Amino acid sequence: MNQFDLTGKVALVTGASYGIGYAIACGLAKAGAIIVFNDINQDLVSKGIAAYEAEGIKAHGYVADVTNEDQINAVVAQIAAEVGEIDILVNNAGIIKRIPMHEMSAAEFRQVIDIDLNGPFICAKAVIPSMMKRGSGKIINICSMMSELGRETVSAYAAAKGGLKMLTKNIASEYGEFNIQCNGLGPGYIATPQTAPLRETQADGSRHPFDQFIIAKTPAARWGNAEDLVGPAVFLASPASDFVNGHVLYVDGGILAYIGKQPK
Ligand code: NAP
Ligand code: GCO
Repeated sequence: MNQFDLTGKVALVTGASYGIGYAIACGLAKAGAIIVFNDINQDLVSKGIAAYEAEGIKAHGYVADVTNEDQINAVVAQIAAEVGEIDILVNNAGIIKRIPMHEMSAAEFRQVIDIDLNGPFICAKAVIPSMMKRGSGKIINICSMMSELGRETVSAYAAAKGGLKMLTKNIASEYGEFNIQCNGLGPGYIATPQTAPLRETQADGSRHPFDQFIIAKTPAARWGNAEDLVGPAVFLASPASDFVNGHVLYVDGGILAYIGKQPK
Protein backbone atom coordinates (compact mmCIF):
# COMPACT_ATOMS: atom_id res chain seq x y z
CA MET A 1 0.00 0.00 0.00
CA ASN A 2 1.32 3.46 -0.92
CA GLN A 3 1.21 5.31 2.38
CA PHE A 4 1.38 8.64 0.58
CA ASP A 5 -1.61 8.01 -1.70
CA LEU A 6 -4.43 10.55 -1.29
CA THR A 7 -6.65 9.20 -4.07
CA GLY A 8 -10.29 10.11 -3.47
CA LYS A 9 -9.59 12.26 -0.43
CA VAL A 10 -11.25 15.70 -0.36
CA ALA A 11 -8.78 18.37 0.74
CA LEU A 12 -9.81 21.92 1.69
CA VAL A 13 -6.90 24.38 1.62
CA THR A 14 -7.85 27.82 2.89
CA GLY A 15 -6.54 30.96 1.19
CA ALA A 16 -5.09 28.89 -1.65
CA SER A 17 -5.46 31.05 -4.78
CA TYR A 18 -1.70 31.55 -4.74
CA GLY A 19 1.34 31.33 -2.47
CA ILE A 20 2.02 28.51 -0.05
CA GLY A 21 -1.59 27.29 0.00
CA TYR A 22 -1.66 26.99 -3.77
CA ALA A 23 1.62 25.03 -3.86
CA ILE A 24 0.46 22.67 -1.12
CA ALA A 25 -2.89 22.13 -2.89
CA CYS A 26 -1.11 21.30 -6.15
CA GLY A 27 1.03 18.77 -4.29
CA LEU A 28 -1.98 17.17 -2.61
CA ALA A 29 -3.69 16.96 -6.02
CA LYS A 30 -0.66 15.22 -7.55
CA ALA A 31 -0.92 12.69 -4.71
CA GLY A 32 -4.53 12.04 -5.76
CA ALA A 33 -6.57 14.41 -3.60
CA ILE A 34 -9.63 16.34 -4.81
CA ILE A 35 -8.82 20.02 -4.23
CA VAL A 36 -11.20 22.51 -2.72
CA PHE A 37 -10.06 26.00 -1.77
CA ASN A 38 -11.50 29.27 -0.58
CA ASP A 39 -10.36 32.83 -0.80
CA ILE A 40 -11.69 36.12 0.27
CA ASN A 41 -13.22 37.32 -3.02
CA GLN A 42 -14.47 35.94 -6.35
CA ASP A 43 -11.68 37.58 -8.34
CA LEU A 44 -9.04 35.66 -6.37
CA VAL A 45 -11.06 32.43 -6.51
CA SER A 46 -11.48 32.73 -10.30
CA LYS A 47 -7.77 33.44 -10.75
CA GLY A 48 -7.01 30.47 -8.53
CA ILE A 49 -9.25 28.12 -10.52
CA ALA A 50 -7.51 29.23 -13.72
CA ALA A 51 -4.08 28.68 -12.16
CA TYR A 52 -5.04 25.16 -11.04
CA GLU A 53 -6.47 24.42 -14.50
CA ALA A 54 -3.15 25.46 -16.04
CA GLU A 55 -1.58 22.78 -13.85
CA GLY A 56 -4.14 20.23 -15.06
CA ILE A 57 -5.98 20.32 -11.72
CA LYS A 58 -9.79 20.69 -11.54
CA ALA A 59 -10.08 22.59 -8.29
CA HIS A 60 -13.33 23.65 -6.63
CA GLY A 61 -13.20 27.26 -5.44
CA TYR A 62 -15.47 29.06 -3.00
CA VAL A 63 -15.62 32.62 -1.68
CA ALA A 64 -15.41 32.61 2.10
CA ASP A 65 -13.68 34.64 4.78
CA VAL A 66 -12.15 32.28 7.35
CA THR A 67 -13.09 34.71 10.14
CA ASN A 68 -16.79 34.45 9.29
CA GLU A 69 -18.24 31.36 10.98
CA ASP A 70 -21.54 31.49 9.07
CA GLN A 71 -19.73 31.68 5.71
CA ILE A 72 -17.37 28.84 6.61
CA ASN A 73 -20.15 26.60 7.93
CA ALA A 74 -22.20 27.27 4.78
CA VAL A 75 -19.26 26.54 2.46
CA VAL A 76 -18.34 23.33 4.31
CA ALA A 77 -21.96 22.14 3.90
CA GLN A 78 -21.90 23.17 0.21
CA ILE A 79 -18.61 21.29 -0.33
CA ALA A 80 -20.08 18.17 1.32
CA ALA A 81 -23.07 18.35 -1.07
CA GLU A 82 -21.14 19.25 -4.24
CA VAL A 83 -17.78 17.52 -3.77
CA GLY A 84 -17.79 15.31 -0.69
CA GLU A 85 -17.06 15.42 3.06
CA ILE A 86 -13.71 17.04 3.85
CA ASP A 87 -11.02 14.50 4.72
CA ILE A 88 -8.08 16.92 4.90
CA LEU A 89 -8.14 20.53 6.12
CA VAL A 90 -5.10 22.76 5.60
CA ASN A 91 -5.50 25.99 7.60
CA ASN A 92 -3.28 28.13 5.40
CA ALA A 93 -5.06 31.51 5.08
CA GLY A 94 -3.17 34.17 6.98
CA ILE A 95 -1.93 37.72 7.04
CA ILE A 96 0.88 39.60 8.73
CA LYS A 97 1.16 43.21 9.82
CA ARG A 98 4.71 44.45 10.44
CA ILE A 99 4.23 47.35 12.89
CA PRO A 100 6.22 48.15 16.08
CA MET A 101 3.95 46.97 18.90
CA HIS A 102 3.84 50.35 20.61
CA GLU A 103 2.54 51.83 17.34
CA MET A 104 0.07 49.02 16.55
CA SER A 105 -3.60 49.69 17.24
CA ALA A 106 -5.68 47.15 19.11
CA ALA A 107 -7.82 46.83 15.97
CA GLU A 108 -4.76 45.92 13.87
CA PHE A 109 -3.62 43.39 16.49
CA ARG A 110 -7.13 41.93 16.67
CA GLN A 111 -7.36 41.59 12.86
CA VAL A 112 -4.21 39.45 12.70
CA ILE A 113 -5.38 37.26 15.59
CA ASP A 114 -8.81 36.96 13.93
CA ILE A 115 -7.50 35.67 10.61
CA ASP A 116 -4.43 33.71 11.77
CA LEU A 117 -5.89 32.09 14.91
CA ASN A 118 -9.68 32.45 15.06
CA GLY A 119 -9.87 31.45 11.38
CA PRO A 120 -8.18 28.08 11.90
CA PHE A 121 -10.40 27.47 14.95
CA ILE A 122 -13.56 28.24 12.92
CA CYS A 123 -12.48 26.05 9.99
CA ALA A 124 -11.37 23.13 12.19
CA LYS A 125 -14.59 23.32 14.22
CA ALA A 126 -16.58 23.18 10.96
CA VAL A 127 -14.97 19.95 9.71
CA ILE A 128 -14.34 17.99 12.92
CA PRO A 129 -17.94 16.69 13.43
CA SER A 130 -18.00 14.90 10.05
CA MET A 131 -14.45 13.60 10.64
CA MET A 132 -15.64 12.23 14.01
CA LYS A 133 -18.59 10.49 12.33
CA ARG A 134 -16.30 8.93 9.70
CA GLY A 135 -13.63 8.03 12.23
CA SER A 136 -10.81 9.70 10.39
CA GLY A 137 -9.46 13.11 9.40
CA LYS A 138 -6.33 15.21 8.92
CA ILE A 139 -5.93 18.81 10.02
CA ILE A 140 -2.74 20.69 9.11
CA ASN A 141 -2.22 24.16 10.59
CA ILE A 142 0.32 26.38 8.84
CA CYS A 143 2.41 27.68 11.69
CA SER A 144 5.62 29.69 11.43
CA MET A 145 9.10 30.41 12.78
CA MET A 146 7.07 32.84 14.86
CA SER A 147 5.40 29.91 16.56
CA GLU A 148 8.78 29.58 18.32
CA LEU A 149 10.61 32.90 17.97
CA GLY A 150 9.80 36.60 18.22
CA ARG A 151 11.17 39.52 16.32
CA GLU A 152 10.58 43.23 16.02
CA THR A 153 7.28 44.43 14.49
CA VAL A 154 5.46 41.07 14.35
CA SER A 155 3.88 40.87 17.85
CA ALA A 156 0.35 40.09 16.61
CA TYR A 157 1.57 37.51 14.12
CA ALA A 158 3.82 35.77 16.65
CA ALA A 159 0.99 35.72 19.22
CA ALA A 160 -1.33 34.21 16.61
CA LYS A 161 1.15 31.63 15.35
CA GLY A 162 2.20 30.71 18.88
CA GLY A 163 -1.46 30.23 19.71
CA LEU A 164 -1.92 28.19 16.54
CA LYS A 165 0.83 25.82 17.70
CA MET A 166 -1.07 25.25 20.96
CA LEU A 167 -4.43 24.98 19.17
CA THR A 168 -2.78 22.25 17.05
CA LYS A 169 -1.71 20.36 20.18
CA ASN A 170 -5.15 20.77 21.74
CA ILE A 171 -7.07 19.51 18.71
CA ALA A 172 -4.67 16.54 18.61
CA SER A 173 -5.33 15.89 22.30
CA GLU A 174 -9.12 16.27 22.15
CA TYR A 175 -9.80 14.36 18.89
CA GLY A 176 -6.99 11.82 18.60
CA GLU A 177 -9.31 9.09 19.85
CA PHE A 178 -11.50 9.67 16.75
CA ASN A 179 -8.51 8.91 14.52
CA ILE A 180 -8.17 12.60 13.67
CA GLN A 181 -4.56 13.75 13.42
CA CYS A 182 -3.85 17.46 13.81
CA ASN A 183 -0.31 18.67 13.13
CA GLY A 184 1.42 21.92 12.31
CA LEU A 185 3.60 22.69 9.33
CA GLY A 186 6.10 25.43 10.20
CA PRO A 187 7.61 27.05 7.12
CA GLY A 188 10.82 29.00 7.51
CA TYR A 189 11.29 32.09 5.37
CA ILE A 190 9.57 31.38 2.07
CA ALA A 191 9.64 33.56 -1.05
CA THR A 192 5.97 34.48 -1.51
CA PRO A 193 4.04 37.76 -1.84
CA GLN A 194 3.82 37.87 1.95
CA THR A 195 7.59 38.17 2.32
CA ALA A 196 8.25 40.20 -0.84
CA PRO A 197 8.82 43.42 1.19
CA LEU A 198 11.65 41.66 3.06
CA ARG A 199 13.45 40.74 -0.18
CA GLU A 200 13.17 43.98 -2.16
CA THR A 201 16.38 44.98 -3.93
CA GLN A 202 17.67 48.23 -2.43
CA ALA A 203 18.08 51.49 -4.40
CA ASP A 204 21.85 50.85 -4.63
CA GLY A 205 21.17 47.39 -6.10
CA SER A 206 22.13 45.56 -2.89
CA ARG A 207 20.03 42.85 -1.29
CA HIS A 208 17.54 43.92 1.43
CA PRO A 209 19.27 43.80 4.84
CA PHE A 210 16.64 41.31 6.05
CA ASP A 211 17.26 39.16 2.97
CA GLN A 212 20.97 39.07 3.86
CA PHE A 213 20.09 38.32 7.49
CA ILE A 214 17.94 35.33 6.57
CA ILE A 215 20.63 33.92 4.28
CA ALA A 216 23.10 34.15 7.18
CA LYS A 217 20.61 32.58 9.61
CA THR A 218 19.71 29.64 7.35
CA PRO A 219 22.12 26.68 7.10
CA ALA A 220 20.69 26.03 3.62
CA ALA A 221 21.82 29.62 2.83
CA ARG A 222 18.69 30.33 0.82
CA TRP A 223 15.06 31.36 1.16
CA GLY A 224 12.62 28.51 0.93
CA ASN A 225 10.17 28.24 -1.93
CA ALA A 226 6.58 27.08 -1.61
CA GLU A 227 7.43 23.78 -3.33
CA ASP A 228 9.75 22.92 -0.41
CA LEU A 229 6.61 22.50 1.69
CA VAL A 230 4.80 20.07 -0.61
CA GLY A 231 6.45 16.80 0.48
CA PRO A 232 6.01 17.52 4.21
CA ALA A 233 2.37 18.53 3.58
CA VAL A 234 1.64 15.32 1.64
CA PHE A 235 3.22 13.35 4.50
CA LEU A 236 1.03 15.05 7.13
CA ALA A 237 -2.09 14.62 4.93
CA SER A 238 -1.48 10.91 4.25
CA PRO A 239 -1.76 7.56 6.07
CA ALA A 240 2.03 7.74 6.46
CA SER A 241 1.46 10.10 9.41
CA ASP A 242 -1.45 8.27 11.09
CA PHE A 243 0.55 7.98 14.32
CA VAL A 244 1.92 11.53 14.19
CA ASN A 245 -0.28 13.88 16.21
CA GLY A 246 0.20 17.26 17.87
CA HIS A 247 3.54 17.75 16.16
CA VAL A 248 4.82 20.87 14.40
CA LEU A 249 7.00 19.88 11.45
CA TYR A 250 9.37 22.77 10.73
CA VAL A 251 10.44 23.14 7.11
CA ASP A 252 12.95 25.93 7.60
CA GLY A 253 16.26 24.92 6.03
CA GLY A 254 17.62 24.58 9.58
CA ILE A 255 17.00 28.10 10.91
CA LEU A 256 15.70 26.90 14.28
CA ALA A 257 18.83 24.76 14.77
CA TYR A 258 21.41 27.40 13.87
CA ILE A 259 22.93 30.34 15.77
CA GLY A 260 23.71 32.02 12.45
CA LYS A 261 26.82 32.61 10.38
CA GLN A 262 29.41 34.90 11.96
CA PRO A 263 29.47 38.24 10.09
CA LYS A 264 32.68 38.64 8.06
P1 NAP B 1 0.09 35.08 1.03
O1 NAP B 1 0.90 34.96 -0.22
O2 NAP B 1 -0.19 36.43 1.60
O3 NAP B 1 -1.29 34.27 0.83
C1 NAP B 1 -2.21 34.25 1.90
C2 NAP B 1 -3.54 33.83 1.32
O4 NAP B 1 -4.53 33.84 2.36
C3 NAP B 1 -4.01 34.80 0.24
O5 NAP B 1 -4.64 34.11 -0.81
C4 NAP B 1 -4.99 35.65 1.02
O6 NAP B 1 -5.96 36.27 0.20
C5 NAP B 1 -5.64 34.60 1.89
N1 NAP B 1 -6.41 35.21 2.98
C6 NAP B 1 -6.04 36.26 3.75
N2 NAP B 1 -7.02 36.55 4.63
C7 NAP B 1 -8.03 35.67 4.40
C8 NAP B 1 -9.31 35.44 4.98
N3 NAP B 1 -9.77 36.21 5.97
N4 NAP B 1 -10.08 34.44 4.48
C9 NAP B 1 -9.64 33.67 3.46
N5 NAP B 1 -8.43 33.83 2.85
C10 NAP B 1 -7.65 34.81 3.34
O7 NAP B 1 0.81 34.27 2.20
P2 NAP B 1 1.78 33.01 2.12
O8 NAP B 1 3.20 33.48 2.22
O9 NAP B 1 1.36 32.11 1.00
O10 NAP B 1 1.43 32.35 3.53
C11 NAP B 1 0.41 31.38 3.64
C12 NAP B 1 0.43 30.92 5.07
O11 NAP B 1 1.76 30.52 5.42
C13 NAP B 1 0.05 32.01 6.07
O12 NAP B 1 -0.65 31.44 7.15
C14 NAP B 1 1.41 32.51 6.56
O13 NAP B 1 1.32 33.07 7.86
C15 NAP B 1 2.18 31.23 6.58
N6 NAP B 1 3.63 31.35 6.53
C16 NAP B 1 4.23 32.05 5.52
C17 NAP B 1 5.64 32.08 5.49
C18 NAP B 1 6.41 32.81 4.42
O14 NAP B 1 7.63 33.00 4.60
N7 NAP B 1 5.79 33.22 3.33
C19 NAP B 1 6.37 31.41 6.46
C20 NAP B 1 5.70 30.76 7.48
C21 NAP B 1 4.33 30.73 7.50
P3 NAP B 1 -5.79 37.87 -0.04
O15 NAP B 1 -4.86 37.98 -1.19
O16 NAP B 1 -7.16 38.37 -0.33
O17 NAP B 1 -5.22 38.47 1.24
C1 GCO C 1 8.50 38.16 9.02
C2 GCO C 1 8.09 37.09 8.05
C3 GCO C 1 7.86 35.78 8.77
C4 GCO C 1 7.44 34.74 7.79
C5 GCO C 1 7.22 33.42 8.44
C6 GCO C 1 8.45 32.87 9.05
O1 GCO C 1 8.09 39.31 8.84
O2 GCO C 1 9.24 37.80 9.96
O3 GCO C 1 6.95 37.47 7.33
O4 GCO C 1 6.90 35.95 9.76
O5 GCO C 1 6.28 35.09 7.16
O6 GCO C 1 6.15 33.43 9.31
O7 GCO C 1 8.20 31.54 9.42
